[in-house]
Amino acid sequence: ELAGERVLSIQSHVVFGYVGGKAAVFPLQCLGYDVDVINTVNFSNHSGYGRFGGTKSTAAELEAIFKSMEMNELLVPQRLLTGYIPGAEGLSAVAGLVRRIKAEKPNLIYLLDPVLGDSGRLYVAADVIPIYRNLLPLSTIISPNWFEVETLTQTQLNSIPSLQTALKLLHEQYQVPNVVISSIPLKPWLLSALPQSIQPPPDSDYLLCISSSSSTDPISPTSQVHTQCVPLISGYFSGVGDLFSALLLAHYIPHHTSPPDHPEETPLSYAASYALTKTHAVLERTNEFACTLPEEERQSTDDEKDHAEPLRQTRRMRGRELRLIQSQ
Ligand code: PXL
Repeated sequence: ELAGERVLSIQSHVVFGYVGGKAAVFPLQCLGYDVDVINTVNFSNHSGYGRFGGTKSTAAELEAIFKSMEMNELLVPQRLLTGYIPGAEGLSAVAGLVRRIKAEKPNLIYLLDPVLGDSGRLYVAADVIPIYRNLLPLSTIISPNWFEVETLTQTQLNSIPSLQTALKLLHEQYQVPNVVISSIPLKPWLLSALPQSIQPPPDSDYLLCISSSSSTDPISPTSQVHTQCVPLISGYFSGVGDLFSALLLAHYIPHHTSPPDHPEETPLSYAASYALTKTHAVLERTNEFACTLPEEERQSTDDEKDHAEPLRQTRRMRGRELRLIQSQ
């Protein structure tokens, strides 16, 4: 057990399957956290199925929950986790709440997953982007994907200097102490920049995870960057980022001291390593399970997601839900 602390989790809810809160809450509870849950949407299933039903929580509905919690003195988390929040009004309401909690509790550990989109495609309204930029200075850790770093920093990531520029912007301009970018495809320019000791085997598919922590020294701000490679498991999975962010928050121990045999370890690199290893283990189990399914319930490529007829697509998605419970 890690901690007897309380986490407030604000993200999506689906009835069936494991994305958003359904991917985050159970692992946090397994690690000993009390979890308070606010749902930003209430859907039947994740959007990758093609068809889904339900509602998004309005800003007024979120505010009503926040207000009653505050009046009842129930808003007492040590940690905060925010994920998918689809609209600008809802995100503004959450931003207001974060400001109030931070004002009461400056030591709040806040993991902000700035969910904007992936692979060049936005899946939230564009007007949430500036709201996220304003929220960044309140975070302890952010867990953007590659596309979200590019969008937030307005920097195209295509070289080591551009990556350094983006990280510097996040640490200095946006005052984010800790940045973790996971699931980075190992493009040739990135691969050639990796030290020999962590080069993955040639001709294999790996993803890279970059963790960057900035020091709080106002005179000479520095950052410490760690990278870790993980074997790619190909195919379409949902909720992986949500699980990763929950584990990252769970394993982050602010005053963690590095062991003598790993003096370079930081609280962030320690947490990222646990989160990466556990997320990979869940994905391996999920992939093994998907491979045992009959052909019509299996899905091999992203391409099929777009072309399969609806019911077949649904069955294939169902077989690729994270095997979270089985991975306990
Ligand atoms: O982060 C995954 C996710 C979360 N919430 C909802 C989703 C998805 C992915 O499709 O549809 C509602």
